[in-house]
Amino acid sequence: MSSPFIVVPTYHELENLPRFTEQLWTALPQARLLLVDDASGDGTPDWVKSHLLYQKQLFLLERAGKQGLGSAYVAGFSWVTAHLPTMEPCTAVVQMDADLSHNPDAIKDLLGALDAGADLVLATRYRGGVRVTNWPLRRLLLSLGAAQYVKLITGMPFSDPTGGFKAFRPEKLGELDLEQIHSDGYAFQIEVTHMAWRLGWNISEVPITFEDRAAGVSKMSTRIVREAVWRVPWMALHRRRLKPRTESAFAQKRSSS
Ligand SMILES: Nc1nc2c(ncn2[C@@H]2O[C@H](COP(=O)(O)OP(=O)(O)O)[C@@H](O)[C@H]2O)c(=O)[nH]1
Ligand SMILES: [Mg+2]
Repeated sequence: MSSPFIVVPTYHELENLPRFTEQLWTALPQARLLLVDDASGDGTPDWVKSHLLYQKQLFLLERAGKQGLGSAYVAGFSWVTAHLPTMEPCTAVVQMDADLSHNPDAIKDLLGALDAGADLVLATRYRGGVRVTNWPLRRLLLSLGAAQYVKLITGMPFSDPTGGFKAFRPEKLGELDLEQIHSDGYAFQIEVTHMAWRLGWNISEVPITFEDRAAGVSKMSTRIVREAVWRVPWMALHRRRLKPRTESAFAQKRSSS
């Protein structure tokens, strides 16, 4: 049966993983989950490998040490595009955080927007009001300010361009030249959406409520904010015209079968 593939970067998220996986599979029993873990010293790899669904619906990509959220997603998406041609078909590739800030129940809304024709669906905290609970005011203001900054500099019409909860049409994912993206955090989220927008993808937004993590700590840093500040004008200048990368693995498979 066809099911979404969820890609989640993890760094010291063991406190959240049992609840996250339970909520995910309650909402979507068929979903497959890839965790991209950067050698979390909290026992994450052992927990994953002893899970009943390990290598059935739960997969683990282990990396040698903390290399950043952006490169974790690039590695995770590459893993999915490489493995999917030999696996059950997949309706969507979804990215989200492990800390339950992104509610697994909302995945269905993102999948609905893909069904309606979108190539990329962005979960938004800010369209039609602000839906963020328990975030410190300065973090909320930073995020809202970043959204305005991105809109002004790039012209992208999206209300929440730094958000990390998205769904991709799987056969489109291979069009993104992800090896060209070396940014992290906010900048990574903006760059992927900007690339898709410049490629002319059909992009839609779905409202969500974002809740600050209840356990574990944020890996957000001032370096991530500084990087986004210069990276946004850089991408606006350097990525005015883009062509899709060579055909995706999915498209190749379809044309050869
Ligand atoms: N593999 C990997 N995951 C990371 C890294 N940094 C953050 N993450 C994960 O990315 C997600 C979002 O990070 P988080 O710290 O919650 O960022 P925030 O929501 O912006 O405060 C969480 O699932 C983290 O565990 C990293 O360097 N490597
Ligand atoms: Mg978080």
